[in-house]
Amino acid sequence: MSKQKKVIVTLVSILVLCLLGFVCFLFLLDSSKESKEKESQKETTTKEDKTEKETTKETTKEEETTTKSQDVFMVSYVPNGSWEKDGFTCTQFNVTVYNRTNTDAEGWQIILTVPADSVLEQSWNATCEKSEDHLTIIPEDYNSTILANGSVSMGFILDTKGEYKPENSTLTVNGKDYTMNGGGQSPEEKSTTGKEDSQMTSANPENGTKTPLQLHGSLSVKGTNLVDKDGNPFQLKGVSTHGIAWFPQYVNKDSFQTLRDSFGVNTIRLAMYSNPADGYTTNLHETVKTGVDAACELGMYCIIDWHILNDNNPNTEDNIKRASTFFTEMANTYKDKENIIYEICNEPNGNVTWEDDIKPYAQKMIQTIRAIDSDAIIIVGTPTWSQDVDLVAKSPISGESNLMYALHFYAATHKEDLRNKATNALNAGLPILISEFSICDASGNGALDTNSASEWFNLIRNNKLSCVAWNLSNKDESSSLLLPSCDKTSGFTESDLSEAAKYIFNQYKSY
Ligand code: IDC
Repeated sequence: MSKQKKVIVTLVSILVLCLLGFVCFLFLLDSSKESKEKESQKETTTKEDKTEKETTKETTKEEETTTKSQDVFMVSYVPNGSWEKDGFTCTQFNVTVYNRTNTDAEGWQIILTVPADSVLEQSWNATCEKSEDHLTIIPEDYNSTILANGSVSMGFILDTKGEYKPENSTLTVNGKDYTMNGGGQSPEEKSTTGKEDSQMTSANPENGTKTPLQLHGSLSVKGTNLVDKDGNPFQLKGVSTHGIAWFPQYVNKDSFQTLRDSFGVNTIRLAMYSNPADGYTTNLHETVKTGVDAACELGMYCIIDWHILNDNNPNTEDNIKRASTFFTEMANTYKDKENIIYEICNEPNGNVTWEDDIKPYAQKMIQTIRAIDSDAIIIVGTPTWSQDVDLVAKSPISGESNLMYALHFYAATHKEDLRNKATNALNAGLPILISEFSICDASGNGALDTNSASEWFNLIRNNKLSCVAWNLSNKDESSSLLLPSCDKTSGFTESDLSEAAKYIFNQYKSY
């Protein structure tokens, strides 16, 4: 081979080798890239995995917390006023049992430790039995199931020597015992206590977003009961004004709103004394309308009361004329409202009988109102200051619906006898409504009788009766709901209330 050829062969070989090397380099480069990518992919996957795992972990944690906070039953005991009697402190407790699980709890029972020398005065919405140092609380049929995430309530009044706080109790649900301490909260759930307490001490169960009228709508009479739009028994928890000629300053929206939101009142009664000698003039119709309009705006029920009293007999020519004018005007103004109740003669009295006076008057007035407002509830007064409901039960007005008959009591004067009249009337099928009461004597003054009052409230609770407390004023008499020292005309707080008001509003909160 010539020298020249040798050089060419060598050069070509070098070139081929270089090419080979380059290809190898490219290949290596590519595979390292691939492995890097793979690695990084792996890393990402691991990271993702990790995050996923962490998320799962968090979810589990969350579930755990959720389960923990939901797997709980709680009992709260909220004191709702107390008073002194015969060396005892009588305290009313409202008890709520909460089911924080997602399943209904069938059946519950509480055993609460109480002082051995305490006395159980009364209980409602559950059967309560005291034995030595404990109280056993067993629900009624209708509240023995606590719906998932729901609650049930009951109440009792316990008389103790000195102050008492319910602290130790055992709640049995679904056959399992839960020990409650420290005021009845579940030990695991102390953190929610603050929130729950503020919810539970809320004075008016209806002070959420809905008004009494939105919740219960148009009322009617079914059997002896007042029922709401769904046909469920409904109880008016009312406050009556004093005579609006004397105390017009309380006829305002803010004052009614305070009663609704702070004291559980769902009804206002406007007392229009019908006797010109007691200040009646047609000018006062405007004051009545101010009150009705306020009640309408607040979604409260409103009783327009033609307050026969010192004028004894509603069936006189003069009264029939005035009452017809009054109710014609009111019915025309409010015929489209669902919250208006007409009370046509507060308290007939004196030499006035059902058959000859009250019944014929009532028939005329019912006709007058029905011609304009065909279905509103009408309350008919009864003989002897609206007490003789048993007599009326023997001869009620026929052919009319949505009628109720007035029963009035003043607890220190009216006791067993009048309660028996009420029971007899109810047994005879007469729908009765306590459109006026107080817990002092019939003069509207004198000492309060809480023993008699508590019997009356048993009757009210047991028969789902409506009642309206006399009177919204600061007049210096014991039936006034405000203390004489209170000069507010709205925004009343607990410290502005008379003893009668405190007792009555506590009762209202108990059912
Ligand atoms: C009373 C008032 C009192 C007023 C008097 C006027 O409390 O301030 O001076 O009327 O007659 C009723 C009546 C109701 C009475 C009340 C208390 O419906 O008007 O108010 N009472 O006596 N029936 C039984 C008691």
